[in-house]
Amino acid sequence: MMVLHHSPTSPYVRKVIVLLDEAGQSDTVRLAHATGTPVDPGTMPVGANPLGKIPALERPDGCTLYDSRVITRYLATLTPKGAPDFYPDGPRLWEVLTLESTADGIVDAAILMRYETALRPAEQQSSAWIEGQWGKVSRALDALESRWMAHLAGPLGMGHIAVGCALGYVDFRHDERNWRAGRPALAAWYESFAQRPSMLATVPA
Ligand code: 99T
Repeated sequence: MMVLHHSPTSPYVRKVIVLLDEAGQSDTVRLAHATGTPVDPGTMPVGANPLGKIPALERPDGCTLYDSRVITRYLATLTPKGAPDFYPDGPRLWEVLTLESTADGIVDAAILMRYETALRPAEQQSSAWIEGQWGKVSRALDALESRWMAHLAGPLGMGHIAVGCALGYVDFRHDERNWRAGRPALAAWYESFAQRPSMLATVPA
């Protein structure tokens, strides 16, 4: 059986678990809990992923996969007939991949903000750095609101899942930033998307 190194607070891991749930494939992986940070690898699976990050997917019949986009792309090849087409062929694929990258980029910046405040001593923290990262998140959220709502109104794909997990993470770690202000379409889309059983089952805590 495949082993997914995971943590319930990781939005990258959440993408993988939501995809499996949406495909009815949750029982194909066993979860192995891991915690750690760049300053303390803790129980991160450094043997499976030398970068010391999660998710990492150990497979009985092949190399361990990381990062999350490699894992989701791989798992999408194993989904049964009738499951959503997470990475559709044709021109829409490039939209899906760019949307997934945008969502992951939101998470990348949001995590750098989090690490800056949670891991660095107060006197070493840079508010310019934190605000620079928030600038990336904010611009990307604006782009979702102005350019991506038509895509998000279409059939479920990996872009939807990545955006849902990214917004969930911004709520989880940066609630005080009030990302919904000025983004009514994205906020309404998320309110509905967050009610999917796959999302309700994976709320970070
Ligand atoms: O960077 C580290 O040493 C530990 N951090 C992680 O493993 C985070 C967990 S989210 N994962 C990644 O950075 C993976 C990024 C990669 N590009 C991917 O898989 O897509 C923890 C967030 C939190 O707890 O607030």
